[in-house]
Amino acid sequence: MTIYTRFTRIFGATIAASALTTSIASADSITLRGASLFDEEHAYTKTLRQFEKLVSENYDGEIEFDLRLNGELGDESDFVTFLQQGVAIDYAIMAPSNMATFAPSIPLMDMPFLFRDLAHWNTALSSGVMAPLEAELLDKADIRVIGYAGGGVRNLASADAIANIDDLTGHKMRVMGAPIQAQIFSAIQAAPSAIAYNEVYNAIQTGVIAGFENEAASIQNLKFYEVAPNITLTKHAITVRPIVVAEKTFRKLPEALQTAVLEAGVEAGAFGRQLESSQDAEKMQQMIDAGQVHVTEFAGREKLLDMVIPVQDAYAAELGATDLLNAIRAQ
Ligand code: MAV
Repeated sequence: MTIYTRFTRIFGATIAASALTTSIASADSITLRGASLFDEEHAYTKTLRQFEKLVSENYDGEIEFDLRLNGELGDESDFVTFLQQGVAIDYAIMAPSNMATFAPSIPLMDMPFLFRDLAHWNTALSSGVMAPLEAELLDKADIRVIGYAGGGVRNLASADAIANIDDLTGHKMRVMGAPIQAQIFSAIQAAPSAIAYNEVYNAIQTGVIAGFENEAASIQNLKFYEVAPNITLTKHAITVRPIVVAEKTFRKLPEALQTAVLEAGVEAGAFGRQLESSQDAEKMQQMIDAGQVHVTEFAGREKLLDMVIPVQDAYAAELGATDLLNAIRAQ
């Protein structure tokens, strides 16, 4: 979609493309377009709905939201391009590891085995410790973090059961696009490849890969259990999912709306974290009860930690982010 169509869509066909060069503060009504990979039932969509509600409540002007669901606008690797260019999408929830192309250090915040437990994850996300990564994203990608959602625990999901390191060795699995994801899964002996999220189902079904890793809410929502019904409790990540806005859009908003967006982002993020983390076990149980998944403990999870820590350290050192990594670990 061109910038022209994007902006005429926002303001109606009567507004010419030249409106782009002026501030949109003068527009009577503003429509912001959001994107979610999921339907109304998923915590991401509920979080974005909460964001919209809070902005509407806190802003006196006319504001409308056009939230596109079910991956209508692509998957997160498409979202990040649109957000960076300031076209087609104004707000979304994104995995940092799907934003690596534009800001190489942002995936540090969602690399596997970063958080010890939910308490550590919660403290880190409310501490402001991620600020340098947010600054890099804003600077390099023109994408602004306004809050943190997430809270699902990521586990392996595969066509055949995986119980231990022997089963994991050489296991062909999909990982998110950031190189650190492949490095970490290689370190624990798997054979990872980066595949677009919307191709994962077919890739497992056709045997191109044997599995992937994901959280319960998304496995359930997108019915991944149909092709990958074996869940192995590696509990390797608690998701960090920033709510982001396109800075090119944000800059053009009236100041009062900018304030409302920033406040709503923080609050909606807290709402989303609470929702997704509290539903995680419940969603897994629903899939177990429905006979959709079979869950296995992973024997020797502590050994995985020993294997990945040097990889995390090397990645942070390469980015010049050793102090930051230590600060996150120390939360
Ligand atoms: C899950 O659906 C979510 O965590 C989403 O934010 C990610 O993009 C996706 O997994 C993925 O693995 O790419």
